Amino acid sequence: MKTDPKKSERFRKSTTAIHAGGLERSIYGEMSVPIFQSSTFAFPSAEDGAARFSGEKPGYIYSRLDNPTVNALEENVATLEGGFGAVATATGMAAVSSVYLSFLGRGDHVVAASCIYGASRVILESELSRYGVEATFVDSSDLVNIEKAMRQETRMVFVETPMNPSIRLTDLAGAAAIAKKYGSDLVVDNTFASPYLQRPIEFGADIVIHSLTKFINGHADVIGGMVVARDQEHYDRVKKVAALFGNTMDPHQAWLILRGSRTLALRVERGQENAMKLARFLESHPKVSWVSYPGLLSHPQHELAKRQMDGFGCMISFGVEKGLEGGLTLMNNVRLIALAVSLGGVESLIEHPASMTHACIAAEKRREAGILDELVRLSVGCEDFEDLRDDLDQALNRIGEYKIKITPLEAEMEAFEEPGC
Ligand code: LCS
Repeated sequence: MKTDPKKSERFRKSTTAIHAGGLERSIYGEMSVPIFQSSTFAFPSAEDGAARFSGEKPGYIYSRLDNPTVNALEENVATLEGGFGAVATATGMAAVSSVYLSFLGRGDHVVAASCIYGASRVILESELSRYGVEATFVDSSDLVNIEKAMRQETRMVFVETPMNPSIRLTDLAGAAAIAKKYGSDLVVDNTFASPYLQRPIEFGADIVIHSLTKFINGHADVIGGMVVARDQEHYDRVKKVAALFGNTMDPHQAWLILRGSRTLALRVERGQENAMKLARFLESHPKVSWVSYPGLLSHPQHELAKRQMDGFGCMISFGVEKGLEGGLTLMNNVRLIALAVSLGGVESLIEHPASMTHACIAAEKRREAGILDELVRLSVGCEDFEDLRDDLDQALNRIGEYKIKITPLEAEMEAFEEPGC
């Protein structure tokens, strides 16, 4: 769905999250967007049907192509991101793969950040490589690395910021300038920040991706994705490819996510307030060896965070005493915080990327990307700070109390034929 310029741009971001992406109210005056649970839409006449197919007349055809409830969610997210339009997808990975499939072909080269969600990297490494697409992975926290990897045939620069799971940042304006200089697109996975804290299109990105499963939905109950395009050309391409390949979203899923998006501002404000306090608490805890959180003065890109983000976000990664063994003790002893992958919900979650979300990346490449075996990732939710602090404190204090047998992660992973991400 393309954004409606009459409805967008007039409001600030909390108001936008609550109001953007409505439909005309019916005679009943409903406040919530109805769920148009219909796979197909009747045409008033054969001529009208043909005119809809040819694009001469607006109107719905079939829900894989367009659906009013899905369009409402697309307009909501596109307006929040300041994009021309957006395409909703069944999952975050359907958004990532729709973007790859839309813009990459045989002979093309991608410069991708080495520290991205495991599956986004593995598609480039072992799937698209089968179709003649080549990728170079670089530490995108330093723009020099991006520039060095650029080639004549580089078609796309693909980054995350903050990165999953190192919580390092990519300089958006700098990356956009490099991409532009080489005639390539800048694609930014903005899942970790959410449009409430960061809008990459303002800094020159061509495409923004979201796993809506995370902050935009915010309640750990729906999977979904979104591609937001800077302009008509990029939008048309993704729209066509996502519909052709069948990556699009179901109306019931869209309705739930739109309900989540209405409270984005409240949830992110509360989560990042907790995260800032927890990051400071962790930094001063004797069992914690390092903390990566953009709000801390110790974060090497704290100044960049202030320039390109409206807040420091809800994601923290850290290492503890006794490395991996200490991390396992911590994760096995939290009581309130759930040991689970995913992020961005009202409830706090803790996980171990090297053996879980990023296990599908080879151990050596993982370490090169800063995804250390000892790294523990925390998604901070909206609970009372004191309860989160006390839970982490009691679990951290158990480190060293008993021994855990550690299987080397490489050996463990070889046991799986297809480690998941
Ligand atoms: N992009 C990022 C930055 C992600 O973190 C994820 C999932 C995806 C895309 C894919 O989205 P999905 O298809 O799952 O909606 N990240 C996960 C994580 O870190 N833990 O579990 C899933």
